[in-house]
Amino acid sequence: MSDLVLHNYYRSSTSYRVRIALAMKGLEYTYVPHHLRHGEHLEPAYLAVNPQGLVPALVLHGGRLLTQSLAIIEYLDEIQPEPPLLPKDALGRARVRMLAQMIACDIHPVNNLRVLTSLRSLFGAGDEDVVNWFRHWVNEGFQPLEKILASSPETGTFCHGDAPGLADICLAAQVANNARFGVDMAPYPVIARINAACMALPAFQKAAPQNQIDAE
Ligand SMILES: N[C@@H](CCC(=O)N[C@@H](CS)C(=O)NCC(=O)O)C(=O)O
Repeated sequence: MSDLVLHNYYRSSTSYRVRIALAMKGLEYTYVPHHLRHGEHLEPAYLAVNPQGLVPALVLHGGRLLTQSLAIIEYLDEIQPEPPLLPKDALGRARVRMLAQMIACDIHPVNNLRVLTSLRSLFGAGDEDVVNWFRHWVNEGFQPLEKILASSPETGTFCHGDAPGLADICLAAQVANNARFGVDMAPYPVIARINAACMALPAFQKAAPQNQIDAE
């Protein structure tokens, strides 16, 4: 058994982010699945691990807990610096965090499962409403993201230069989620190009939802 234990779910994009980082760093871990659709993340046994009742959660050597995918990824980057997931310069690091947070803070939270479930239970939303909601908030976030990536000299093969990092991890995980909701990627050629570059890499493939032990 590995020293690192990752509580996650194959289809969770925030879990996917952490799996990509672990794979890029070559870190082994024990995979503990929690089926979100079955509510396993809200059972007492898991709430005892992570009181927030969200995945991912990473339990470290000695039982210390880390939640929040971006905090986990930055921790992994510090304990295992190669390959780096953030640029060496302060402005570069700020730009990569900016791009990552455009997805992680401004798109993902409003499209989380518990939000979509609340749309149904509180407002009577149906399947079509939920899909439209999801697409709306992705488009709200992807339009400016596409503009920034397309117009910035720092954009390369990946979001920042020619090596993948934190922003690419968030981008690829979000694009994978989008596919489930039929988001049209035609308006986002730069995002689609970067995603294709990410998905050509073994770490992104290894971490992909369909390659996890709990994939359905
Ligand atoms: N900000 C957190 C978000 C974690 C999160 O919301 N995870 C989702 C899966 S992608 C979840 O557990 N959702 C359960 C729910 O909505 O009930 C992070 O980046 O780790």
